[in-house]
Amino acid sequence: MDICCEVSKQSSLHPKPEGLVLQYGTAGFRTKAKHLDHIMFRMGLLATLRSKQTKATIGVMVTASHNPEEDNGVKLIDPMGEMLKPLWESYATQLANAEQGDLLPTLKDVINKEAIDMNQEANVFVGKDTRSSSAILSQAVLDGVSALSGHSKDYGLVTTPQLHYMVCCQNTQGKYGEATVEGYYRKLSKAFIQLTKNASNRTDDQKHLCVDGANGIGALKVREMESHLQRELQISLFNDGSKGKLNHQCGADFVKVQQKPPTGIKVSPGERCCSFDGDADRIVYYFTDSDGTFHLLDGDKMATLISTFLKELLTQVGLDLKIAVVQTAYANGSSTHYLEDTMKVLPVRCTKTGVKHLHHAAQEFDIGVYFEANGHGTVLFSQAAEEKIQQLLEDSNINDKQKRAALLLQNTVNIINQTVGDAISDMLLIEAILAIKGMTVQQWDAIYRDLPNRQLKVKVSDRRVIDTTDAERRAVSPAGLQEAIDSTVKKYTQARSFVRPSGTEDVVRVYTEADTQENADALAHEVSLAVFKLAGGVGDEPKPMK
Ligand code: NG1
Ligand code: ZN
Repeated sequence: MDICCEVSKQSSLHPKPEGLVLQYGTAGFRTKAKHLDHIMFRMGLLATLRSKQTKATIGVMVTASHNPEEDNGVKLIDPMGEMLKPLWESYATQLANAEQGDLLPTLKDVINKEAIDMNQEANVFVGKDTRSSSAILSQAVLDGVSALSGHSKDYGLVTTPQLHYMVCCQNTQGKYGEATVEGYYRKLSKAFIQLTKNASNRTDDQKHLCVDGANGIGALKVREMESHLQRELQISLFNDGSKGKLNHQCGADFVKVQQKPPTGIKVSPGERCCSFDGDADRIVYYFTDSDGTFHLLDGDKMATLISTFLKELLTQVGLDLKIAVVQTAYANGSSTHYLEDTMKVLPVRCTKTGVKHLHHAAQEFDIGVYFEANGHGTVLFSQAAEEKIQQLLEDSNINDKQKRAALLLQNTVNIINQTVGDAISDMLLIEAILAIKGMTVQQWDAIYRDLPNRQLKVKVSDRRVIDTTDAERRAVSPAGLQEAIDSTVKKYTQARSFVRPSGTEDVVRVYTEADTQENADALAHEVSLAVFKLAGGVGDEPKPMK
């Protein structure tokens, strides 16, 4: 097949601005929407090649998650609904950065290296978030697919995890579920209804939840799903996109980083609330108590609740499955301490930042619960684990208590989106667990107390001068930086700190924990100064926090 003609013709309609260089980072390509048209077209081409090579459906999601409305981005989804394979991330970067005249040779290079049969059929699923730029950008993806004669299915407005789910359903021939948005709602809500049947005497108050939709796609999808939940969950939706701006002073990232409630939400003291991010793959919970103190229940608290619940069920059914929690260095020290010493859900693993690292580590266990502190996470069940649960349900020798626990496990498997962190699925799981355990959000919060912490950013001329080791917890370069951090940390009580270059922003991130907020803030300032001095800070020196 002669691909040259069609690709040349079509790509001239999506020209690359000369000299623009972008990287396929931890979250795909992400930048100002106006710079992305050629990237989208080319990712349509690449997804088509990946589909031909894997002989499976590939997904392309147009979103910039929690970034401001003006930004956009794109992520490719591999056959089982997982993140794109690293080697193909490098092809994505090469293709994105090829100047207009080099596009065909770069494309042919990928075809040759991967020995792709261009006569093989290709299928690409495309989805987009609610940004104003997303419609035109997703059309550019579709143009890329058709330039290589691939088939595409445009799912239109979907959350990122919904598109991951569709890809997995399609490539498992429906075993994972039906590859439609309705199918997704049906599978998750059925599991939710089954789970909450195990909760006795729930009042309307307990069934009520306030959701901050970040003025994004999650809000739309929660609305669509509501009727399936048969009032077992009664949602008051705020920041639904009708007035406010996407992610502006709302959403999971705002709430987590600012450690305060979003604007646009009206709640009474003690009410259970959650916030989604702009593409609904992250969620955090919170409430404000009667004296006005804000309580955040982040990814670590969710991982703790979920793993405790699963471990209890495993004990009840008598299944010997290896369960573990996977975290990153940003996990609050109290959560790690609680899991390792009190709960003894062993082992607790720490990986580098970035979902793919957590996902990968979680796959090593029968049940791997992984969460980033920022609220991105899910649970993975090995095939063996799912089979054992199924066998148990078919076993006529088990008693009623075991049967109940086995059914709970099965419905827990069904409510979870195992392909990727999913705000809607995580929300339903948390709500179900709280209902079954008869637990209030305050009781959940009291499982352990977070150590006060602070996250700051420092601008440096080249953040790559910072090299880290030990799951990013220690800096090996520049010389003297780790020593400076160590000696500063020693001055504080219960203190911990690490620095790492961000994978999504041009900054160095500083993280600290200490016995009090004042100390966490003071330590964060001291460490920021050390980064500024030793790693080539630019602009004004970091100022102490007010
Ligand atoms: P960077 O910018 O590399 O810190 C951020 C988040 C990650 C992950 C990615 C992708 C923090 C500290 N970092 O990465 O956890 O979610 O974005 O969106 O929250
Ligand atoms: Zn997101």
